Amino acid sequence: GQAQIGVTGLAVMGRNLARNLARRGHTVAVHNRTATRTRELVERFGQEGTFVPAESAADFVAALERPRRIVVMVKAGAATDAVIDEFAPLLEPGDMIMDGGNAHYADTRRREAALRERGLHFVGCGISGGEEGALHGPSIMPGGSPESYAALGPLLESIAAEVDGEPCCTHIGPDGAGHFVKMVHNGIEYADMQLIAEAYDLLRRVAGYEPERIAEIFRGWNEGRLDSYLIEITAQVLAHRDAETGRPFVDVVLDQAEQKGTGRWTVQTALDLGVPVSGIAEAVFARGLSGHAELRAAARSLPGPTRPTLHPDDAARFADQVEQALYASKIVAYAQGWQLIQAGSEEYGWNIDLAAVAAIWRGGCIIRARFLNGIRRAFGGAEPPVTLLTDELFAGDLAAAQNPWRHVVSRATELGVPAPGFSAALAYYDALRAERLPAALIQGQRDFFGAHTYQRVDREGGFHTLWGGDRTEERA
Ligand code: 2AM
Repeated sequence: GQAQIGVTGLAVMGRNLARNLARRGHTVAVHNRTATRTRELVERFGQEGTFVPAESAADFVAALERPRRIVVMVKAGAATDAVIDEFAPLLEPGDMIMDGGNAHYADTRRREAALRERGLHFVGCGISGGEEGALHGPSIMPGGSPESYAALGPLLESIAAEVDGEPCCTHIGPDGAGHFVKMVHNGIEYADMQLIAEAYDLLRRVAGYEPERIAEIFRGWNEGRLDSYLIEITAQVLAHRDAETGRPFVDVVLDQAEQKGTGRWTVQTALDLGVPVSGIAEAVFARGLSGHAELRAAARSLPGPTRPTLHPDDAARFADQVEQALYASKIVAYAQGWQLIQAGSEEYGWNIDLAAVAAIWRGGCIIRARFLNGIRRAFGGAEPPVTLLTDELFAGDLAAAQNPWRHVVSRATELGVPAPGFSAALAYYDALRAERLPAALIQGQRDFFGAHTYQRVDREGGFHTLWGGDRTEERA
């Protein structure tokens, strides 16, 4: 075979990835369960590069140079297993199967172990950037063996987004590391979107601005430290008017957010690993709550505060304070996300480079932002901080933002506008910096009802108080 790489699964993501590879000068074998898609790709886009269409799995495998590089772009789940089961028997030791879908990292670990037994490399690869990214340059997060990266990495780097001449692609680590990092990317994306949505809600309901004015404010923010893809598209969505009714688009869309599951996976994983990712969790919960139409209808009659919106003279100042609150909350959400990556890396021995993750998210993906340069700098230094919050520069930003941040959260509370992302982020900040937490009281309660014992601040060992008796303390 003469094709350097093959793509199977030619729905829009797979097709665009194949076209991206071909446009970069690689010879690409293409295959799909239903052959009409394969033919259609070559008919419509064949002039973009060199494609080798294959109707059968055997033809596809035969079209590839060795060691073979097969990219699987099917719906995550059973289809991935079906495709692996179909191709693995046709492959030879040293060949590679890359799964570019949104697989759960636990499935990737299982598949990698099974294929390794057969001498095959399995590369679980996170790809972010949607259809446009797949075609023009996504952010690529491959896991798997170093040998597989040596063979696949240059091809992937050639099609990835580029920032300052660097490709947004790096070897994340063994087995499930790539899909794990992609999962956390999506969790952070949920948090970032929720925070931006809260900022909008506050500007609208507390400051009294109309969507078009808020779009302008966001465009202004996008010139500064919040410069990011998500802020940019938010401004565009807010400025858009519905053609049919002439109303702001945001007012004609049903306010029930949907989700495909990667945010939920992030929170489930964080719970398992014991990492508090409250910002991401609140974002997942907020989407879930929005979809509970019956529950919301039942509760609509509950009273709220009777305070009015801000005086127009105070609105501009409030908008600046919201920018500060948004930035501070964003630092917290990202700090929590990185904490989870670090915990996963330790749990599974992945040795993930925390700075490199920030670097490859600067382009191609949904959370691409200027901000990520700072995270890369923070984790790339000689002594990386325990948390992003204590990095010297971010700590300075938080210190400068904390008063406006508190003001915005209090205003939201007073006026009855929910801001779970802003509040959870602030609570995390305050909890981490607290000298004493009421966890001491919780230990007392646990010891009272369940003799769960506690430790003391002044002596080593475990202790139990005889709560039902004379309340003397004994060593546990
Ligand atoms: P199809 O065109 O034959 O339906 C997205 O659904 C992509 O995944 C499509 O290319 C689809 O192929 C492919 N796909 C879904 N389930 C599959 C399976 N069980 N085996 C092979 N390809 C599958």
